[in-house]
Amino acid sequence: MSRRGFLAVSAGIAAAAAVPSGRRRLIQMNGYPVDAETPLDQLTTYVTPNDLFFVRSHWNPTVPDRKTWALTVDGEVERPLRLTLADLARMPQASATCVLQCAGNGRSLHKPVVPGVQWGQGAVGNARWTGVRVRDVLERAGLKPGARHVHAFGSDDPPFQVPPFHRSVEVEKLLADGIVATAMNGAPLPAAHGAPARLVVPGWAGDHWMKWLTRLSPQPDAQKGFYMDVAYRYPKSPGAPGVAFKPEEMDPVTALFVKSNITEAPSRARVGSPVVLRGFAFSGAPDVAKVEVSDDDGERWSPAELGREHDPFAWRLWSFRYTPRAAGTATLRVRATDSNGNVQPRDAVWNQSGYLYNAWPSASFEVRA
Ligand SMILES: Nc1nc2c(c(=O)[nH]1)N[C@H]1C(S)=C(S)[C@@H](COP(=O)(O)O)O[C@H]1N2
Ligand SMILES: [Mo]
Repeated sequence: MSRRGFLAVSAGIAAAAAVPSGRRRLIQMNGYPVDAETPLDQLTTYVTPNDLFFVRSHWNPTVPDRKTWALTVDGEVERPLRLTLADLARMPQASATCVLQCAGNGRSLHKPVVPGVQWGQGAVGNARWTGVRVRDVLERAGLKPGARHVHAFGSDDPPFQVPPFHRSVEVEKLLADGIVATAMNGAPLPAAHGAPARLVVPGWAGDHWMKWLTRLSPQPDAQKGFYMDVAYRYPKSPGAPGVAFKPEEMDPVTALFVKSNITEAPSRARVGSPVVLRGFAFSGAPDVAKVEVSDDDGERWSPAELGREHDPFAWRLWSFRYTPRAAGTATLRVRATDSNGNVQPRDAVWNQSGYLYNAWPSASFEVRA
């Protein structure tokens, strides 16, 4: 991305942060108000700074007023609750450092092309999210046994005939890992990222991470509507690229797929002189087991070195020292393996929505004698 393009994106994020709060608002008339990704060459740190973190919003946010905001908890609970920010602050605080990736990250790389935001590879980041465990909130409300899906509601509202971005997440996942986050990397949650509180669902795609959260409602059944029944579904098994899957051939997108990316590669090299390749790798499994590099199109693989920092569902930085042995064009391919034994595939599964692209990344450069 050019410097100019990057500045434009920064301005977009600043504009998102400046949106009016409370009831004062404009009505947006089409989709995608601020969708901004991070250039891959800036995703080089274990924790992604808030001002560089990608933004994906379906509509103009109506950012709730911190003073009047409260989280409503109703549905299949013994004691419906209304929790203000002060109430949340008095509850035990929990943090998770983990990856947030949009399900559509990498969409532009699918062939044939699919409609939707044409994300490159930067709709992903790793942050430290702090707030209250969903488990603690639901225990306080007294979860009834019939509750299977937690319906989540945000305050953003779409144009007149457009369905709202309302979702639900399986109760077990939220009880295990979910956080109602009020802070991101030690700062209050920024407006663009869902202030004053959002759902954090470690290991699961971004569409589950409800921003501008206003209500959690455990229910026997999953939420219905466009964003549950049509969008965010992924083929049960691969098909022919370009042939759309039928709804019954797809499952909801949940856990992320194992994936590595290259953030730093040489533009040229010399025979016998080492160069360094760097990147990050993550998965919907809690840990990354290994990252490997191949210079012969995946025939043989050598292990990359993994960075020291790691947390469940966080990304792992990696680096690889490569010494070219012959002149010509070198192409290095990378693949990650997660703690469940899932291996990043050579090709991603084409699907009509372009979700969860995770093919091997590669870097090519000229090697001189
Ligand atoms: N209320 C609300 N929550 C939302 C969205 C939205 O449009 N509205 N977009 C979702 C999607 S698709 C993604 S990928 C993440 C992006 O979070 P970020 O903007 O903090 O990176 O937020 C999710 N939560
Ligand atoms: Mo997303």
